[in-house]
Amino acid sequence: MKKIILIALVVITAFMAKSDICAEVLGEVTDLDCTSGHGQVAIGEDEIRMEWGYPDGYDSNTINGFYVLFNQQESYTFTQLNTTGMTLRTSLFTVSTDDYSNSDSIAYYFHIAARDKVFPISNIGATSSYGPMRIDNVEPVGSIAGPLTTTSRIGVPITITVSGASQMCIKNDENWESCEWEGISTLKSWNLTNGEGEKTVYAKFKDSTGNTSTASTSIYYQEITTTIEPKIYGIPTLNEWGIIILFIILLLTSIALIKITKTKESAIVGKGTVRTSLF
Ligand SMILES: [Ca+2]
Repeated sequence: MKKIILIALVVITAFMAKSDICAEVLGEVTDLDCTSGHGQVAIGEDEIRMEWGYPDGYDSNTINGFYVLFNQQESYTFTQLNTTGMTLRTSLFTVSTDDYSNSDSIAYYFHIAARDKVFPISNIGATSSYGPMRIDNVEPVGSIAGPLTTTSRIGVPITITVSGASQMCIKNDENWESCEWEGISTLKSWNLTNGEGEKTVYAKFKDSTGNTSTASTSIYYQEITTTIEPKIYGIPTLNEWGIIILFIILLLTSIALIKITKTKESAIVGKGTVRTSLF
């Protein structure tokens, strides 16, 4: 019994050795191409589609099928060991990924190898790899913030927090068609619209693929109105003591004037009397 098992192992080993030799003969598939437009530059398309042809010198009579694999590894090799239990695609020459949504600029690779119909242990051909095929269908994640209230409409500080974006656009409205895209900065001095009240500042973020997201913040603008008190120029008035003092001054002045006048009149009368006596 042991001899039978030993002979069987030797035979199997011999077949496997033969298969490895033949694997070097069976070459790569031909005309391998990506038909979904993926390449080094990321696009938003979720599904990668590949196509290929038979290896040179082989056809449907000699090829049993193909092993295919999408992953994020640049290189891969199909072997007898890692293909155990793996589905062999036997009819189609195209394959698509199922769901590569939520890929944020991830590079994918495609690997394929043919399997022939050699009996009893078929051979696996050389593995072909294709890539990178980059997908970005994830929008940036960002937010903006400003003061709750401001008394200055000009130069309001706006802080920006965002990931996965290469450009941003800040606006006082949501008319994004008139966006002036600029590089990402974490702080921006922003001018609010005229008029007191609740203001909303909007932001739009964009990654290099064109995926966008928006954010906003509200700021209450309170205008400061400066009241100028009118200056009233009044005529100074005298109080009661002032009136009394003024009355006394006027009274004394009148008395003095009367006395001066009488003195002058007396002097004139005196001179007239002398002259009369001479004639
Ligand atoms: Ca992205």
